Parts: sequence; structure tokens; C-alpha cells
Amino acid sequence: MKKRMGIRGAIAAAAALLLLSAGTVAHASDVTVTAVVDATAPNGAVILEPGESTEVTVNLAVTGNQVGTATFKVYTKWTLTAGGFVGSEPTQRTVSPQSGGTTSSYTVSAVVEVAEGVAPQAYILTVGVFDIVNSNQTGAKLAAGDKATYTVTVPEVAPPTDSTPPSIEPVLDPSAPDGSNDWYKSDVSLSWTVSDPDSSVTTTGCEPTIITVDQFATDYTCTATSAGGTASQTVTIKRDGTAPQIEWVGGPSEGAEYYFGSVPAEPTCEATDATSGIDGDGCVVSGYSAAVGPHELAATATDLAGNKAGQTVDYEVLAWTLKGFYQPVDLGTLNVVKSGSTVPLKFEVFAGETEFTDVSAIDTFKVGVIDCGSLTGVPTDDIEQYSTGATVLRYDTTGGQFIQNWQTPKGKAGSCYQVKLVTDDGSALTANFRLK
Ligand SMILES: [Ca+2]
Ligand SMILES: [Ca+2]
Repeated sequence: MKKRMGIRGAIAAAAALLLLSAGTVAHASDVTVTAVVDATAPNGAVILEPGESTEVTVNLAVTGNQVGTATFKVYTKWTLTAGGFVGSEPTQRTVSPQSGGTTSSYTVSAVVEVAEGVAPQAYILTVGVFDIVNSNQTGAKLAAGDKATYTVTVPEVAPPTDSTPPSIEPVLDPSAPDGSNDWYKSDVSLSWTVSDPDSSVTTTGCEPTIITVDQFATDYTCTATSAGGTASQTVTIKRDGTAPQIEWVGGPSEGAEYYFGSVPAEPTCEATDATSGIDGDGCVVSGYSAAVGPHELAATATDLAGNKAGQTVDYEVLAWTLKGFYQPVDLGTLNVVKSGSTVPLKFEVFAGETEFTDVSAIDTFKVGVIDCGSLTGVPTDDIEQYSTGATVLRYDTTGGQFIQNWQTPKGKAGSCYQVKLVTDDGSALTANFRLK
């Protein structure tokens, strides 16, 4: 007997579970439990955005005759996901035996929440009881009754309003041209700051870039579009980090030596620049000299970006070689000569191996009185040979030398004189005389 009753009870429980899932009234029972969600709003509704939740009250009524004790369960939490409602956190209630015509009530507080990402539309939550267990296996038993429904509407998210296009700002490093005339001389880093707090942005031409090579003026444009419209910004970048090229035109050669009188004329220079061009000063030469001594020529040029170029040429101007005075005059001694006589000053002038034969190479011939006392101790030498020719400077082709005939002052016996012959290059020969 007990065994057969147990079989019937199992069949009844299976039928109850089946009916619960089907959402209809259990006709095989004498008593039903009817679920109603939110007594103040039967078949109520709520609007919840993703992430929001609300509390609801589930009212349950058990009506009719029930022989033994029974239990049922109901969820206290419902989560709306992309796949529908998922119940959790079940709570259990116990129904005591009751006679026909009576009703017992049960209240369950529950939470309904909407997960993030749920699409906007209306969803129907169906609430019912489950896991009904009856202590008696015969007679009137508890079974599931009607289910309640509850509508949860996930609203359309209102599109953001945006009436302004994105803001665009170029970010430059260096922040401003570091050369003259708006030229950059160093590498230029360009990026863009694009923003729109109101809506999403798409961009064109806003990729960061680095300009490392010289270029003429080039435009870079960043265009950005949002729901508020399209904006664009343009920056112009020109770069010249290269100094001009300089070329000498004529002039002395680097490291060269020139004898005085043979120095090349002052050179000019030409400057070229591939990108920004040469500034108004052009190519400038300084330091030229044809005088005896070492010299350094400098050529300088600046381009419009401010890059400077310079070149130098070092050369030396050599003095002439003066030989003489020859006999009868002696150098390093005090020549003694009769007052009023004419002394031939004989000498040669060479530029390297080349001998000058033109009197134009001679700059000056000067005679000055000097204090004989300053010559004390200097050996003396009598001049026995006096000149008979012209008293002017000439080149004597026979002797292969210059002759400057100097007529000594008359009536100046006892006086001392110094003669000094200076050539065009500044070289000089001097000799001292005492008249007798
Ligand atoms: Ca905007
Ligand atoms: Ca340049």
C-alpha cells in the first residue's frame, strides 16, 4: 500500500512541476497558491535603465482545503540579462493545514534589476512558485496556481545632443619657429589635440608626424567630425637646418705664399642656399690685405632661416729681398766720406728669384742727420770711390744693380748722416756716414 501511494505522490509532484512551467492552474489539486506581484500594482510595470533596480512585493494567496503541511519556494531576486530574466536567492514558505473556504496570505520582498548592456525594449517577468512539497501523500494537497506578470521596460537611451564640432589644437615642438622668418631650423614634432565632450569623433590627417628634413612651406591639416559638425585646422611648417654653400671667386689660395706685389686681387664669394635662400647681405669677404705678413680671408653668408656659413683662406705675403749696399759702402760700419762728395749706393732687389730692374720698385730714399756720439765704438771705413754719374736713382744694366747716387752736403765735415732706402714692400737698407 505504502509503496503504491509513494508512486502516486511522485506522479503528482511531477505534474505540479510541469504545470508550473506551463503557467496554468493545477486542476489535480484542491488547493492552489496564486502569486501576484506587487499588490498595489497587479500586473504592474516599471521603467528601468541598464544598471538600475527596484524593489517589488510578491503577494501570495493559498485558498481552499489542505490536509497536511506543505512548503513552496519563490525567488527574491530577478536579474534581466541579454538572455532574459534569471531568478536567484530563493526563499521558502510553509503552509499549515487549512479547511476549505479559507485563505492564507504570504508576502515576499524581491528585487528586480537590469544588467548593463540590455537592449531597449519591454520585457515580461513571470513570477510563480516552485519546489512544492506536501507532507501528506493522499487527500487535498497544495499545487501551483496562476502566475503573475510584471513588465520591465528598458527605455531607448536618448541620443546626446551636440551642436558644436570638435575642437582641434596643433601641438608643436618647438612651439614656435626657432629660426628667422618663420623657418624652423631643428626637427619639428607635430601632433594634434582633438576633443569633443558631447559626442564621438572621427579624424582625418591628424596623425602625429616629425619633420626631420628641410622642406619648403608645407601645410598640415587635421579634420575632425562629431555629431556637432566638422572642423579643421591647418599649420604651415617650413624647415631649413642647412647652412649656405660658399664658393670663393678669385683671390689668394689656401696656404699660399705670395711675394709683395704679386698677391691676387681681393676675391669675392658667392653663396647659394637650397631652401630658404641667402639673406640680403649676400656673401661677405673680410680680411683681405696685400701687405707683407700673414693674412686670413673670411667669407660669410647667412640664409633666411638664420643658418650661418663661413670659410677662411690663410695666406702670407712675403717681403722682398734687398741686397746691398755694395762697395764702396759698408753696412754695419761707419762710412767716412768727404763732405760734398757723391756716394754711389748700390743694391739689388729680388722677389724670390726675380730681380727688379724698374725704379718704380723703390719707394723712398731719405737722408737724416744723426748724432755722431750714438755711433761711438762703431768701426769706421773710409770711402775712396766716389760717384761720377747722374745723381738720380737708376738701374745700371752693366752692373746689374740699382745705383742711388747721394751727394753729401757740402761744408758739413764732422756731421753724421744716415741714409735709408725703402722699397715698396716696406723693406729697407740703411747706412751711416760721417763727413770729413
Ligand atoms: Ca561638440
Ligand atoms: Ca639653408
